[in-house]
Order: sequence, then C-alpha cells, then structure tokens
Amino acid sequence: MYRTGTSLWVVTIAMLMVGIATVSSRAEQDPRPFESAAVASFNEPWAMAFLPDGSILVTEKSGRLIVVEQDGKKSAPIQGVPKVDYGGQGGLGDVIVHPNFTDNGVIYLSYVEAGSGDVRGAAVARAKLVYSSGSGTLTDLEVIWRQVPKVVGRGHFGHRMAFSPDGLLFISSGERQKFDPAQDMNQNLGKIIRLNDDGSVPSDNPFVDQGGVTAQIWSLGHRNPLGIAFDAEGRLWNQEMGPRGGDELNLVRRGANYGYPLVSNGDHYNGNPIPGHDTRPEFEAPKVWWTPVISPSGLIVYSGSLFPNWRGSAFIGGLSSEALIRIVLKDDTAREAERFSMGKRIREVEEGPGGALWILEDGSGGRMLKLTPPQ
Ligand SMILES: [Ca+2]
Ligand SMILES: [Ca+2]
Repeated sequence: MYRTGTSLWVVTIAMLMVGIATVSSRAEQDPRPFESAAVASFNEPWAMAFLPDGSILVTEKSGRLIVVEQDGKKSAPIQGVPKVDYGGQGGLGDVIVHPNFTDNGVIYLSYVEAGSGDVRGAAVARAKLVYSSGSGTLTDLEVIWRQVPKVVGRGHFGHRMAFSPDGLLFISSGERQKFDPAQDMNQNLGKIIRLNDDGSVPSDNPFVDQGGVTAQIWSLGHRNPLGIAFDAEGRLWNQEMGPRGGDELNLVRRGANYGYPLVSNGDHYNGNPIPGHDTRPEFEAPKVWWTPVISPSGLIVYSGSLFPNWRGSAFIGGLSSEALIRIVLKDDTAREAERFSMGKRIREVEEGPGGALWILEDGSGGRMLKLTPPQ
C-alpha cells in the first residue's frame, strides 16, 4: 500500500513536471512581438532624443553627449557640454529637443552641478546645437533652472524633461533622498516643475502667486521621478521609484500632491513603515504601483503605427526588473499589460521616427537596441 502510494506520487509529480516543462517551452516558443537589433554601445548611457533628421542624441553619465546615426555611426563628443558632477546616481542626465528645433537648433540638457562644499543639485541648461558631419558644439548655453537647495548626497536627482503639446517645459525633480523636501513648498525638490521654454515661470502656474521657487511647482509629493511623458490627449504621466516597495505610475494633475513621504505603498529602507496611499485619500494615489518593485527608468507613451496594438500604451524601462514594461492607459486608469524580459537593466525608452521602439541598457557597455516587428 505504502509503495503503491509512493509510486502514484512519483507518477503524479513526474506528470506535473512534464506539464510544467511543456508550459515553459510553449512560453519560450511564443514569438515575441518584436525583433531586437543592437545599434551601438555606450559607457553608462542615460538618455536619448531623436533629432528631426532621424539621428539620435545620447547622453553618457560621465558627461559626454554624442550624436548617433541610425546605422550606429557615432559623432565625436559634442563640445561645450557643461561640467557635470559625476558620481553615484549623478552626472549628465536627460536630453530633449526644443519643439521648434528645426528653426532654432535648441536642445536641453539636465545634469548634476556641484555647489560650494560637499553639496550638489540638478540643473537644466538650454543651448544651440551646431552640428555637421560627425562633430558639433553647443553655443549660447544658458542655465535656466536649478534644484534649490543644493544638498549633500548623490541620489534622487530625477531630472527628466518633457515638452507639453502647448510648448511648456516640464522637469521632474527628485527629493534627493531627504524625504521632507517633497512636501516643502519653499524647495523645488520632490516636485514636478513647469516652465516656459526660456526658464521663466508661466503666469498660470498653480502656485505662481507665492513667488520664488514655489511658483515653478506644478505638482508635489514626488520621490524620485525618473520618467515623465504626455499622452495623446495631452495628459502628463510620471513614474517614480518607491522606497522599499511602492514604485508608482501617476497621472499628474495641476497642483496635486502625490503624498511622499507622508504616504507610500512601500516602506522606508530602514524598515520603518509608511502609511499606504489608501489611508490618506486627499493625496493622489498612483494609477499603478509595484511591489515587488520594477525600478522604473524612462517613460514614453507610444503613438506610432509600426506596432498598431501598442498605440496609446505607456512603456517603462525596468532597472532591477531588467524588463521593458507595457502599460495600457484607458481614461483615468492604467494597468500593466505586458512585461518583456530583456536580461539587462533598461535605463531609457524612446519612440523613433517610423514607430520603432528604441531602448538603452544601463551601465558600462550599455547597448542601444532597436525593436521592430518580427519579419
Ligand atoms: Ca528620451
Ligand atoms: Ca505617491
């Protein structure tokens, strides 16, 4: 009886294992909806932006800005990039192109700027890119925004940028791992910032009457927002790294408070609990949140025609999750729809002309990959 029972269990377990193996090999055989081609590789690439002619601006964290052709041919490092304070999470950060680049040649760079003493903060500069046949320089460089105050440490700069459809410049500003600044209206840390393209403050900002850096603030209560993007309806989304747990995707509304550090769906790294978003409904709750975390970096809303099923979806790069994550946005809701394992930390996502999806791997030797539908 005992032996028969054991044999039955052995047979059952063996059948289960065959079943699992079958399911797993089926999953592996499922064709991915894209092919991936390596275009170029970099030293700690951080961001990219397409120029109107289809070439790509790429930043490397140590301070290099490079123009890359779609066949992978790289320019010499662009001259005139501001000196960056490189270390930890900081260095050269985001790059975006002015909506009227074709006429004015203006680009924007975010980077970490040293202060006097052991303090630093993110800054944004705009400059004209003068470029031809493999070499270029920045002219008329002007620093138009700075994190206030500069503080010690080398984390949570945020400093992603995006232009709204009506031509205003949005900057995500991290709370520099100092928690409380995200709720302090006398600092621009832990906020999303809204400026005119020259860095001046729009007269219809929500807190414009309060003056100072408060006037720059569009929304508050953010932790480390490493991606901001507008959807086809002109709505702003941001993702941000949670603490231990609680990574977020938020729909960003004018003047709203996203709760950090008073609420989070994660806890502090030292183990101290943080009340969940559901305890304080006056703070805007995330539309999607992740525990375990994905460690989001980069955000786009796809609008191309090459992947028709992806139109209107958001894409987030995953650092610790080593994944590309697709999120369906529908009205005021969002949900993770697909997660593609990429085997590397993904730092940046971009949509190219023609609708291919381009991504940057993180770190030394990080590759630029072009994703297109399978042939
Ligand atoms: Ca980008
Ligand atoms: Ca939040």
